Amino acid sequence: MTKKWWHDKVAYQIYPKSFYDSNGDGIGDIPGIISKLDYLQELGVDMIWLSPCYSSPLADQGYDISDYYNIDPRFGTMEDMERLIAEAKKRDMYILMDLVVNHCSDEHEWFRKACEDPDGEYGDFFYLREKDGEKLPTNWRSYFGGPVWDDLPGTNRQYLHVFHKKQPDLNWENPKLREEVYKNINWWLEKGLAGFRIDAIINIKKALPFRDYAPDRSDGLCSINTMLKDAEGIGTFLGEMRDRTFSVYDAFSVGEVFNEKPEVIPDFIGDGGYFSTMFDFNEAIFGQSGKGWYDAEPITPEDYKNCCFASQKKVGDIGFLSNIIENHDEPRGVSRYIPEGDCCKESKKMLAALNFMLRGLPFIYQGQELGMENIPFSSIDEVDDISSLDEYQVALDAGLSPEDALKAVARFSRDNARTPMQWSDAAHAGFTTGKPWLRVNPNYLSINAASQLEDPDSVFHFYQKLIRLRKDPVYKETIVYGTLEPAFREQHNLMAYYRRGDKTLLVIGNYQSGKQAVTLPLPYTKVLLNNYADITREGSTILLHGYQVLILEM
Ligand code: TEU
Ligand code: CA
Repeated sequence: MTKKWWHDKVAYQIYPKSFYDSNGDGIGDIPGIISKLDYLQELGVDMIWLSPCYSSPLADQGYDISDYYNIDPRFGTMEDMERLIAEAKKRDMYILMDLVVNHCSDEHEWFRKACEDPDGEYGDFFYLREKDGEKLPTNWRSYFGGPVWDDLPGTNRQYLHVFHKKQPDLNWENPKLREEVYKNINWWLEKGLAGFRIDAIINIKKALPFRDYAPDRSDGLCSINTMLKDAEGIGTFLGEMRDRTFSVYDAFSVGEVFNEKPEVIPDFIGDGGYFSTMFDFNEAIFGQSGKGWYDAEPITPEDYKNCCFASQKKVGDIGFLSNIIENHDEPRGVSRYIPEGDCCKESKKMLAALNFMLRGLPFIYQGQELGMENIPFSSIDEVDDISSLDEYQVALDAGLSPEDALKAVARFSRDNARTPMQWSDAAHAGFTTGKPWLRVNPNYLSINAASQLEDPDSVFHFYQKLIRLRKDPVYKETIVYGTLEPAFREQHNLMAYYRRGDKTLLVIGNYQSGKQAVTLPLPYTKVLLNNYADITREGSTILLHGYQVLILEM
């Protein structure tokens, strides 16, 4: 594997709308991000991925772009964006933007022109089909519920949208569309961006010609994944995009890739692959059900460990995975991966260390470094996210009571991650002086950045230590490039692994509230990190406290 400039970095995801509001309108913005760069530098991160802040009607919170060359006024101006890139550079930090090119917004100029003249140039930027009475062109269900087809306003056509109806899919089969995409990517890279996170990219290749598949729910529709499984040849598009854009600039790219077959991993993230890296979603998708969120199976500590190790094995040294505990589409990791009732400072730190020390590029999602948790929902009216609202309906349709449907949705709602960042114990968690666009988690009085910065034993400082360890010249080579080998696999509720490079490290986490003994095959020479003040030892046996995590040099 060829070494790359970004391998030893630590990345941080910002959801701009909820990060920091600089002007009191209740919406986070780019000047707000700039004012927090010193905070991020203190944490130790180098790469910052911004969820979309382009012009957008915000039907899907910016993942519906109406102008790829502009910043939405709610987030700031292009000058603010340029200033952010420059200010980051001063601190040796890199800015990544979100590349959302499976679809645009129905308010994009291209879509407007397609409506005006569906037979003209821009009609071919989308997937349009003649209307045939009540019959839809295909029976595919969109990710956010309902059919993927809607009427193209003012015409006798329908257009395809695999996400929301305000997110029409772009037709990648059309070379003119692809040229427009590459032009835009290069325009941003010229501005000094380090690269992109690439949204929903696996959707750009459709199975042609379109056809129906067996329905999988009582709505008579089938999951969009059924069609995607049937689509071949995405590599041609991805390879072309890489050659025309990222390769030219040695830019970083991380793909949002789901359900890839193991045999394509070298093409995706091997040397010269389509992307620099891709996210590992193995833990996040565990227990998912085709029926909907209400039917999902909870994840246990054993499942978590097996998911992580399976991904590590699958990728091996072919390339680099990007490891996450959460993102803006997922519930808070500490609420999800720590058994109910056990969410505390120690267990949060354990989860942090176990994930952070995996081989790959660690991504931290805003607030994760504080141990931010899911928000309690008392009514569906408190939910903003379109995906959660759909899943609520799916649960009701399946016969769940409104209370149970709300519970199911609350567990997975994307809003859990989107509540405002908790900066302090001031009003609205110090996120805004106005009225926040989304409810602040009431636990901000006890979980906030200001108090954690003052407390050397905080979750924040634990993340800071993990980051420093990754950058420590003595251990860097091993942590970044060393192999990963699972240890004590048969021991229940224990997740442990060796990282072997020029050093040998053992990461060991007691994934339960009760104590647990582990007998080491050989003595350790040094404790690099411990989330407790002490280690209880008897000869070569360590008696781990509940949720104790250790990083040992062997
Ligand atoms: O998500 C892609 C994706 O696959 C989603 O279906 C995801 O599983 C879902 O949001 C879970 O509820 C990306 C973005 O990360 C997401 O925020 C956008 O809504 C989506 O693309 C459309 O752009
Ligand atoms: Ca603002």
